[in-house]
Amino acid sequence: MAHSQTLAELVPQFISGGHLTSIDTLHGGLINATYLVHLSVEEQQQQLVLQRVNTAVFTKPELVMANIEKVTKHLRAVAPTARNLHLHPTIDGASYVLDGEGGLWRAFDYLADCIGHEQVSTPAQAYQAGKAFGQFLTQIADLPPSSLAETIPHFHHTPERLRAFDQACSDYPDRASLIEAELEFIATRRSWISTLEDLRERGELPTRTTHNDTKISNVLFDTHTDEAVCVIDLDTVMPGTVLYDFGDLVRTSVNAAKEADGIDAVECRMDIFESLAQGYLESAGETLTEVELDHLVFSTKLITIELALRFLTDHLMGDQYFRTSYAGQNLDRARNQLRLVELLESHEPEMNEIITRLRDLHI
Ligand code: GN1
Ligand code: MG
Repeated sequence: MAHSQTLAELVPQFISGGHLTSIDTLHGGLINATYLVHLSVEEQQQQLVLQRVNTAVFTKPELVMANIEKVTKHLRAVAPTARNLHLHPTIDGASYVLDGEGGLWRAFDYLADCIGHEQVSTPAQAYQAGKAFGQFLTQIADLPPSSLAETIPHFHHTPERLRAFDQACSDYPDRASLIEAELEFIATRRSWISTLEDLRERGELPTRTTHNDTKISNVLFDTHTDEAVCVIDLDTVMPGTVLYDFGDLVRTSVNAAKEADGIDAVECRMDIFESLAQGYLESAGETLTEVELDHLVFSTKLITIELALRFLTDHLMGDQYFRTSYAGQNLDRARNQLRLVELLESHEPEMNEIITRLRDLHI
């Protein structure tokens, strides 16, 4: 295993007298490396989640850690009894350890009896996920966005993502000539790419403390009840708009296919959308402004095309950013997302009806 030696050396730095006994690799997303470490301390078994932060992506990881410390402390104060993500400090009281190769490691307490889902399988799960992210928004609402660092500038800024894509097309014309259909698809949608950023610039869309990576796998569910326990992956919590958060949750939940599956498997499931929106609006509806509510449906296709642009850009640039397991995987991911954009567009009237109905009920 890639980091087994390092993990063995790290364990006693986080748990006094701890000895590594075994390691499980956790499905930890496309950026960081995440391990569930089993260890023994004076014959007692313990578990700890150890994570190596990708410092090529998070170039100022100490700011990421400062943000996470603030957010977890805030959540502990707001909901003291909740099972939430807790940073596990080192025995010296630090929140991370540097490994000498530029790697930054941190530990989280292991949350027992929890499971993450890469995909939603039932409307009940979707409701739970919507509720969890809605609650997160309201719990974090009084932590001022200005108190958090913007750890990846322009992280969700779709016009910037389009600009980076255009740049990659001109830098790698040979590769770009192989994605003509995708280029055409994007060309016909340029007119609405800057909608949210225009609203932000005009001061019509509030800047809030937001999660910014609300994919469904960032909700932990109770293994016995299948109720949402908490939201994880706080790396990108920073100032942002709630619309990317709602949109990203929809993007990753309604799709019947996984992110890199072939386009025939892509489906836009309306029963999942309805339950998810219900859970979200029940817990966060009253917090949202009219402009935010009016753009919930729009945000779903915007964040989906943003992801397509990011995957395509990385494909053109030779897969430098997102972890891939085969050549062309980022192109597969992008095609999957573009197909989803198409389906979201065709379901727009139905999604608008659902949101109108839910607004009447919950706001
Ligand atoms: C990355 O690594 P992970 O899965 O938490 C990415 C998100 C994307 C996601 C797509 C810092 O998240 O923005 O939506 O992949 N995170 C970063 O699966 O770029
Ligand atoms: Mg993430």
